[in-house]
Amino acid sequence: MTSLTETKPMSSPTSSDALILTETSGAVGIIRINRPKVLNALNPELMTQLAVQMEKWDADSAISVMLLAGSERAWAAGADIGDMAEQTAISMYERDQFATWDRIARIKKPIVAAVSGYALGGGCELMMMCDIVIAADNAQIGQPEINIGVMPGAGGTQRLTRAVGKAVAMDVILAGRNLTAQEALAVGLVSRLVPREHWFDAALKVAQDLAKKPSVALRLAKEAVLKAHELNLTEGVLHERKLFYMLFATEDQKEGMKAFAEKRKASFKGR
Ligand code: CO8
Repeated sequence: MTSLTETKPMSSPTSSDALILTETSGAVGIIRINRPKVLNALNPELMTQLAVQMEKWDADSAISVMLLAGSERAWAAGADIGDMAEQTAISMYERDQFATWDRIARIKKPIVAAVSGYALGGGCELMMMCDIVIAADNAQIGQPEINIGVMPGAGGTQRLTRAVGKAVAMDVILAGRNLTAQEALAVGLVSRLVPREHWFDAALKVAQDLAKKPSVALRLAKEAVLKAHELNLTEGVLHERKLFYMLFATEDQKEGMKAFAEKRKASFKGR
């Protein structure tokens, strides 16, 4: 595996009570979900901390890419069932947890997901809010909410169907059938498969490689791809065109094309 630049912990990786652990590696902001006793089940506090940290890095010019990781055993086995078990329709409505999830969906910088083990329910939905998913070959990905009397609620019926089509989405959501990592790759739900032992370092390498690219172009390209889920083809192409024109206002466009002509490696400044 390629050597990785040194990481700088921001929260102590040994602190067992922190819900998320953060560190940086160059221009990559790394977040690890840290509730190992419950397979990284996502409770409201954790999701709030995640949104706050991501928004902080989204506004920080020193960070151009984020890497979101679980553990080797579990990316996240879903929303926290214990937290939801006694809720009522009104209490769920009033606490409006999804507002926090929507904040994560609005992050502009690319998010790489390092997924190993279980990515279930809300875990699968969180994974689908990331941009490039590096899945270990042991990953199990699904929406098993049907088995506990509910259904996906954080965008699963919509994002999964858009990603894999109706036939597979119905099988995963109605039958509660988990996909293997190989199946998830075949249907386009994850970007790349890696051996289990490289679940984290392979994803970090992808994030570090992205961080070397022109960061304004990265953000606008992410925006354009996400619009493909929302706009029709004519509107989507027009939107893409405007973003494409905008990139000609960046120094990185001048540098990238000049470097190509001069047969040298471009040195991007992120502006
Ligand atoms: N919530 C809370 N605790 C969990 C969760 C979860 N989603 N998943 C696992 N745990 C806990 C277990 O209860 C267990 O705790 P304990 O040791 O105290 O008994 C511990 O994690 C280890 O789990 P298991 O012993 O069950 O481990 P196994 O290896 O035997 O099984 C499984 C692993 C198959 C992943 C199993 O734990 C499982 O089926 N988990 C639940 C998966 C699930 O149903 N996920 C969907 C949850 S609902 C959801 O995500 C809705 C999202 C939309 C709304 C979001 C905002 C409100």
